[in-house]
Amino acid sequence: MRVPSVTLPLLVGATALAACVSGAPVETGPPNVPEFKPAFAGQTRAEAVATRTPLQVTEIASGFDRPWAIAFLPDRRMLVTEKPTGHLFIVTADGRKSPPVAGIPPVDGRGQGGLLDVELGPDFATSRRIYWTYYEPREGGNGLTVARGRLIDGAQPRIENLQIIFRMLPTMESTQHCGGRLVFAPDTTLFVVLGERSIMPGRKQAQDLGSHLGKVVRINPDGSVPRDNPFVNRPGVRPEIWSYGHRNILSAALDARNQLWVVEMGPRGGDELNLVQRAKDYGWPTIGYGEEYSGRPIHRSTQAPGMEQPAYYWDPVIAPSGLTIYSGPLFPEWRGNLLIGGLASQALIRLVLRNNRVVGEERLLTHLHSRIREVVQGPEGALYLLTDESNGKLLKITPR
Ligand SMILES: [Ca+2]
Repeated sequence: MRVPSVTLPLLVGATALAACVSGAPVETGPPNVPEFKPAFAGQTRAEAVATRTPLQVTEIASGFDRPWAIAFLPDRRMLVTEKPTGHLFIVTADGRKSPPVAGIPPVDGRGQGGLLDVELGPDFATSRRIYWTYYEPREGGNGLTVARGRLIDGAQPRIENLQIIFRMLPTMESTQHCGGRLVFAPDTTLFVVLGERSIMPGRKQAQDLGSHLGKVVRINPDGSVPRDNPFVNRPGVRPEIWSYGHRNILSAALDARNQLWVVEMGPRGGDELNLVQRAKDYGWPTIGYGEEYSGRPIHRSTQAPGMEQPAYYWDPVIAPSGLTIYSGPLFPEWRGNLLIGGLASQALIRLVLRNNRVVGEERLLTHLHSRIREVVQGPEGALYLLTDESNGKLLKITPR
């Protein structure tokens, strides 16, 4: 394996220089696009760090068909989605599964489609409302849809008062890249992350404010548009849009300061960590650090005026899905760190942040040789993962 060269921008302070050369990065393959250089020191291949706490991996349950998301109920049971089947299960802390929750509308489960994220509503304690995302079969194709309903518990759990609160538009025919993560902010607004379908007509729309594709949108829990959204009352612009120029976001979470972090599945060599801010353009497909899967170029440049730089990028890619920003008591050394599921990279990726920049990277659980789809912090501070397999597992990570 070739040792990656360390690239330094022309103007760099002594501290940044020291941070860049003091330690080797995580061992990965050579870059796919070596001619693209980082915009600042530490934007890629950060210094490798190592968790000191030995990890215990416990299998809580298995037999899920490509599970996608976990949400914890207040009593420590979990909601677990199964992507292609569209099934939602309630799983006890010791791994017993309910029958599939009845009343979930049918999904288009082909390709990357199906039932994706699930979250409890901000008023769950009184309303019992849950929210979920799925590829909705529609006239003329499909699209990501957000639904909510009351979860009625019991031997045969079910959904009542089903409501569709958001439809990604336009409808297109694609089985790929709809994004789909849901994040509630403390003010109860809901961020929904949306991909660009991984087809050329969709790719162009990532820069088109008349389309939801390749956007982060922000809605109220009932699907209405918050009045303080950045693009309300602009002719031809979809008012739900919060940020744009994204490719396919599969990881999203708020940090302790309520900043929204997302990880985007890039093209070959172009996975990105972005700090999402209102009305900002994250550049896709104009700028980026990757290339087509065929090896053809996509971008003439990695930078452009008015377009945001990723906080960090990976070349070769990690193929991200799932993100937790750790805040629990079991792993004090992880507090404030980003823990990202790695699909193709078959790892749990840990990033250490300082002042919104990445200063350390680690690949954990590589011995499992599993595609990690979901990463959630449980109520006691344990980490819960889902593996992306036809016999998908629910794993619990604690100190050994
Ligand atoms: Ca970008």
